[in-house]
Amino acid sequence: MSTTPEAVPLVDRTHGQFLLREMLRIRRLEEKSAELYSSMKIRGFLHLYIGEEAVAVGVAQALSPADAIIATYREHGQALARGMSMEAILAEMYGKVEGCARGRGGSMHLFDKTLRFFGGNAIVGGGLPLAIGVALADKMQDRPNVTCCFFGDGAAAEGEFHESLNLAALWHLPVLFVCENNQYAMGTALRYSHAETNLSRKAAVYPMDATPVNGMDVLEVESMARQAVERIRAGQGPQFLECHTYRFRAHSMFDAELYREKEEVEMWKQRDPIERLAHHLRQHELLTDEEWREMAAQVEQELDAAVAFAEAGSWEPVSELTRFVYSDGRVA
Ligand SMILES: Cc1ncc(C[n+]2csc(CCOP(=O)(O)OP(=O)(O)O)c2C)c(N)n1
Repeated sequence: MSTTPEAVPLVDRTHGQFLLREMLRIRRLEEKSAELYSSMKIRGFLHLYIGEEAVAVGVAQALSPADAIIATYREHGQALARGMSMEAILAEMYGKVEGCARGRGGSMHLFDKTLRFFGGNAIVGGGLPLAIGVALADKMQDRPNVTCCFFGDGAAAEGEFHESLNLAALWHLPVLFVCENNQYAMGTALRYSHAETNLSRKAAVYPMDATPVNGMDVLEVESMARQAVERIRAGQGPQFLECHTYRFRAHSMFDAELYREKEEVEMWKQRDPIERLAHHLRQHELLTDEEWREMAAQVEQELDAAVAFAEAGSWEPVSELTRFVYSDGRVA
C-alpha cells in the first residue's frame, strides 16, 4: 500500500483533539469579543486573530513554562494558548480589576509574569528588541530558556527587525522568531512595502535557520516549532519561522477592507485551520461527530462563564488611578 503524507495520521486522538479544542477556544473567544465590542462592552482597539489560530496553538506546544513569549497587539490567541484564562483575558478587555493587568492594558496589552507572557505590544516591531533583552538575560544567567517572539510581516519592514535579528545572530541568543505573515500590514500588501517579499530569505542573511511554514496547518506549525526549539536548546542559536497565514477579518474593528478582494478572502477561508484539522481527524477516525459537538458545547460553556466573570468584575476606584504610574523603586 502506498502512503502519502495525507494518508498518514500525524497525531494521536488525544493530542489531535486537544489542538482542535485550543484553536476553537481562540476562534470563539474572538467571535464573542467582536460581538461584545459592537455592544460597547469592550472599548479601545480590537484586533482579531480569526484565521491565524494554528500559529499560536502550534508554537505553544513547543515551549516549556519557563520559556518566555512576547507578542503583538493581535495576541489574544497566544495568551490563551499559553494558558491565560478566558476570564482574565475578557475581564482585561472590559477594563476590570480582575483582568490580567487590572484592566489597565486592555486588548493590546495582555500580560502575565507568572506565565512568562510579556505582552501584548501596541508598537509594530516593538516586541523584537524586548525579546533580545529577555533572551540575553537568560543567556547571561545560564538559564536554558527560549524566548519566543511573535510579530507580523509589517514588523519585518521596521528597523528594529534588522537590529534584533542582527544581535540575536551575533550573540547567539536563544530566540525563536515567529513571523506571522498574513500578507498585510493594515491596508498595505507585502509587495508594496518589502523589496524582498520572501521574509525567510531576509532573515537568513543574519545568518540563522529560517523556515517557511504553512501557518494554516497546526500539525506542520507544531512540528516545525518543536524542531526549531530543539535546535535552540542544542545551542544552534536563533531560529526563524515564517508562518504563511491569513486573517479572515479586518485589521481591526475600524477597517473597511478596501485593499483586498472578497474572492481572495474566500479562497483563504477554504484553508481554515480548524476545518482542516477537524477534517483530518475525522478522515482518520480520530474524531466522531458526537465528540465534535461535545467539544463545541464545552467551549461555549467556558466562554459563557468568562463573559459572566467579566460582567461581574469591578472597576478600579478613582483613588487608585495614579497607582503604578511610577515605580515604587523595588526590583520585581
Ligand atoms: C511603530 C508603529 N508604526 C505604525 C503603527 C500603526 N500600525 C498599527 S498595526 C500596523 C500594521 C502592522 O502589520 P503587521 O506587523 O503585519 O501585523 P498584523 O496586523 O498583520 O498582525 C501599523 C502600521 C504602530 N502601531 N506602530
